[in-house]
Amino acid sequence: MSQANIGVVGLAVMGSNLARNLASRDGNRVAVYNRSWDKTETLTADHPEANFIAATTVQEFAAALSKPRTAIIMVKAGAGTDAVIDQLCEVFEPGDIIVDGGNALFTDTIRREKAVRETGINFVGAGISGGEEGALTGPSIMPGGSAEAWETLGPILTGIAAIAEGEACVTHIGTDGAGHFVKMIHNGIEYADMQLIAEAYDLIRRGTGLSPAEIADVFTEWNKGELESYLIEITAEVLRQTDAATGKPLVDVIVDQAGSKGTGVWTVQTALSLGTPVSGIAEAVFARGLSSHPEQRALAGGLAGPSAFAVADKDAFIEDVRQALYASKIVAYSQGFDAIRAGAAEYNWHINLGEVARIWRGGCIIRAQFLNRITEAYRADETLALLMAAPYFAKAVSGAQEAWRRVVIAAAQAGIPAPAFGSSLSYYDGLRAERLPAALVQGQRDFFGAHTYKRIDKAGTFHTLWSGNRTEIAAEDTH
Ligand code: NBP
Repeated sequence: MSQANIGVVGLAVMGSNLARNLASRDGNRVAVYNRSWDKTETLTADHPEANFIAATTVQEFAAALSKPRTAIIMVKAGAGTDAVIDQLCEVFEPGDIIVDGGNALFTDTIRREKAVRETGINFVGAGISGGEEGALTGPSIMPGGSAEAWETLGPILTGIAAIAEGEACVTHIGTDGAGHFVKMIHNGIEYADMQLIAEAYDLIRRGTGLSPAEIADVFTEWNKGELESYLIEITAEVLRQTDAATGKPLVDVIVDQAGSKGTGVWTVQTALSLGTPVSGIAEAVFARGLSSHPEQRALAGGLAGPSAFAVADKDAFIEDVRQALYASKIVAYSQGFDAIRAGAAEYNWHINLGEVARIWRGGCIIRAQFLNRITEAYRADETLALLMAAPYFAKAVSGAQEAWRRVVIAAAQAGIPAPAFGSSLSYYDGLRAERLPAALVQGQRDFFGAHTYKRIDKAGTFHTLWSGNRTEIAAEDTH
């Protein structure tokens, strides 16, 4: 093959690894281009086996590609992405395909797709999860864009995606920004999952006095059951690690201020604007924020707290924490899928939620055994409005609720922060409540702002004349 059937622009760690992954698959010849030549030179020199076609200019890159030209952009999300799209649009032709595999905000992808479509070129925003290792060996891929583009791209992406239980972890998510939207929610769920695991570790450590290495054994054990997942597996690895310089557990010498790159914030901002409560994800984002304010933490250090905490039955407490973690995790995924449903309704995407769970089973950071149960739940009922209410999950959270409450009570009594555990339990109780104090909130809103309310016993909208004789009138009369 003298010409390349696929190209990669942007050869930092993700682009290089993706290009090598593509080149390793039968039938692919890969053209590569990077703004600065040094990265292209290093990649081609280090990997002669990949037989790359290295382009020094974007014109050479376009000339190296067979039609329809297909290029995956892997550059720093933002202005760099726009710059590369502009360059490719100048040298590509109608019917060609530009894929943005970076972590773009989905609204940027919607904007870009609209602008590129005007030229007759296809634009596909594709979420790619799995970090540098996944890019090389098989990521989970969430492509948006047109059905026409998917016809060409589908086989190529299927070839490089992770394989879970014999199936490639890629599916056409929906049009324009759907792929990046789903990737954003994936990252939001990842934040919640990580925070929940961190809270479980903290509670066990402070409640039982077990060492990090001993808690690693607990996580290894948990990884054999319903919690089996990549994040539980790597948690055990991190906790087992000893710092070579001090001989202490590594986790004890790492500064306890968690960073972030923004996709968690995007998830929460988007969910807020969609009116979807993703409280577990939000608490995880807030917890990272709280940890990263050492000046506030120093000032609060003298505030009162309860006396020392020790549980009476360590094994029973650890089992309670396991159940609380599983139930809270179900809440986080339920909220995440709820946000995808709300996004699909808002942006007119037809997203198959069961397929989303299916392609997250391999390659990505939140890969987990129980994603199979999510796929089953949506296959049984495509219109399911609440994942947590599907029979399998309803049984799981109901079965865990007593342990979950004991853990949240223990955390509060011991003065151990467990915001994601606590808010997940409140979400569960909020949804299952027969009556909510939202009725009182409606009364308050009507009092100060004449915002009106509905009654449980008759149709219509009403207002009480709070500053008058306090009789109730039909709301239309207030205007
Ligand atoms: P970076 O995000 O560090 O970006 C570096 C690349 O962007 C280099 O190739 C650089 O070219 C290029 N670039 C920049 Br910066 N500005 C440019 C411009 N104006 N025009 C052309 N090229 C430009 O690379 P990365 O960590 O490999 O990530 C690539 C994408 O993949 C990002 O969107 C990232 O969010 C996403 N992603 C990363 C991960 C991960 O685990 N790292 C996972 C999933 C997705 P140069 O060499 O000339 O400076």
